[in-house]
Amino acid sequence: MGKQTFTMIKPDAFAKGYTGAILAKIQEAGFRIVALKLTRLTAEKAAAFYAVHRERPFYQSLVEFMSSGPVVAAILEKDNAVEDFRKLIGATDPAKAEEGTIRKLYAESVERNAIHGSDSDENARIESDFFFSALERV
Ligand code: RTP
Ligand code: MG
Repeated sequence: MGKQTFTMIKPDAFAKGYTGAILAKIQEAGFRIVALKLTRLTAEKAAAFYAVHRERPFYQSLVEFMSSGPVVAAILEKDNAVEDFRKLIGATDPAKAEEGTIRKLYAESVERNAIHGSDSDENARIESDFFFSALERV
């Protein structure tokens, strides 16, 4: 079971002031924050981060949204981190997300859905390295 995952509080949730509440919920669920930063993606960086979706109809809109304002990026540690974190954030579409999940509580729509969570151990490592140097991790 992987011990780390990568997350990003997306521009919609940051702009609405949900960062503190979301980080509290993450910590209450037993995840330890091992890296954290407030940053802003250029369109080029957002396009690279979500390159796996480049053929999807929503890609251009997703890139514009993800570069529209600041994001909060973090690396989180816990046993079974990737799977447990995906459970904590809930379904991509908040209308389908379970009660109590971060997306159910804070997301606006299937695109503006408040938070990202890595979908595999390999992607967690790739995404963590995209945002953080070794010196930025504890
Ligand atoms: P994420 O990668 O951000 O954690 O989200 P996810 O795995 O739940 O969903 P994914 O399929 O990887 O999609 C990435 C992000 O693209 C936006 N999206 N828009 N308009 C649409 O139908 C649509 N579908 C996906 C969302 O911001 C989604 O989180
Ligand atoms: Mg995904």
